[in-house]
Amino acid sequence: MPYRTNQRHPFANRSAAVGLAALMALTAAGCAKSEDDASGRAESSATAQAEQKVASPSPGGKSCTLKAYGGRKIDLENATVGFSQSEKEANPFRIAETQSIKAEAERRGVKLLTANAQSQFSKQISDVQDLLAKGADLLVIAPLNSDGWEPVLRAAAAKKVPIVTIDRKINAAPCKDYVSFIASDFVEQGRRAADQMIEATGGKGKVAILLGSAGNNVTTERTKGFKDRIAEKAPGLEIVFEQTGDFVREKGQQVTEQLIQSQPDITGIYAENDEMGLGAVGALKSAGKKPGDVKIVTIDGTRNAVQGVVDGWIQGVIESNPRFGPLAFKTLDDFTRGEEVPQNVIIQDGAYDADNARQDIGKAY
Ligand code: GZL
Repeated sequence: MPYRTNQRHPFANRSAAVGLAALMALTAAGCAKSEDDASGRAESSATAQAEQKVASPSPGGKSCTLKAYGGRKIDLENATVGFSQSEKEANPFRIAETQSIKAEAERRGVKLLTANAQSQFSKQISDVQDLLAKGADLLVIAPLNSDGWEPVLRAAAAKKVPIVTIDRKINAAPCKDYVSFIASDFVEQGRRAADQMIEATGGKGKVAILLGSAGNNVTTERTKGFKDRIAEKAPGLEIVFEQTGDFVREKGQQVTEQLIQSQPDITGIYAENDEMGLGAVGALKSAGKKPGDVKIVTIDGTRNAVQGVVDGWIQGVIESNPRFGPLAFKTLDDFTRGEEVPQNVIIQDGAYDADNARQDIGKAY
C-alpha cells in the first residue's frame, strides 16, 4: 500500500502559481540532510524524502506582499532570522521541526538565532522579545498557544519585522500581524484518524480521546475532525472518555492508567499525538494487555509510533509533517524580494497502518 497523503488537487486557484513555486522550490531544494544538535540524530536521506509538499496553497486564495504588509525591503542573504520554538525538544515532532529550520538556514547561508520556550507561553513571549532585541530582521514562530500574542505583534510591527507562523495558528490578522501561516489541515487529520479507528474497531465499541494541550487550534481541530467523522460514519462507536494528556508521554500514560480502571472494557484510544499514544501503550503493557487488545490511533508520524504499528500495539498513525524549513524560508525569500506569498499554506500529510508501516518507516521522524 503506498504512503498515502491527504490528496486534494493542490493547485486549484489563482494562488496555485505561488503554491506551485513553493512546491518547485521544495523539489529544487532537494532533501537537506541535517544533524540535530538537540538529539545528535541525523535524518536519513529516506526520511528527508518526506519533506513537506503543499496540498492547497491558500484557502480562499489570499496572498500578501511586502507592499501590502508595509515592511521594509530586506535582503534575506544578509538578514538575521529569529526562530521561536514552543515546546521542549523531548518530543520528536519538535526535534524534527527545529532541525528542519536549522538545516534550511544553513543550506541558504542565512544567519539564524533560535530560542526554545520549554512549553511555557510566558517564556515564548519573552523569547521573541529577546530575538527582536538581538536584531532579528525576520521571525519564524512555532506558537505554543493561539492567543496572547499582542505584545509581540506590537513590538515586531514597531520594528517592521515580518513574522511567518508555522504549525499552530495565532489568532491575529494575516498580512497585517503576520505574513503567512504554514500548517497541516488538523481537522482533516482528525477525520482520517476516525477512519482508521472505524476500520480497526469495525465501527462498534467504546472510544477514549487523549486530548492535546488546551489553548491551541491543533487540539480543538483534531477533536472536531474526529468527533464529526465518528458521528457521520460510525454511530455505533461511543466516545465515553476525554481527558488531556498535554501532548506528553508521561501524562498520556497516567491518564490511560485511570482510563483502564474506569473503563476496563474500552475498545479504542484516539491519542491526539504520538507521544501520548506511546504513553497509552506503556500503560496497557503494564496492565498485562496484548497488542491489539485496545485499538490505538495517533497523529504525528514519529519513528517510535510507526514502530508501534509494525509491532501491532498501534493500529494507525496520521502524519503531521514538522519539516517546515524549506517552505518557511521559501516564503521569507519570496516575501523579502517583493513577491506574492500565500497567506495560508496547507501541507499534505501521509498516513501509516499495518499495510505500509514496515516499508515506509524510513519517512517517519
Ligand atoms: C501539530 C503540533 C503538535 C504535535 C504534537 O502540528 O502542534 O504539537 O502533533 C506537538 O506532537 O506537541
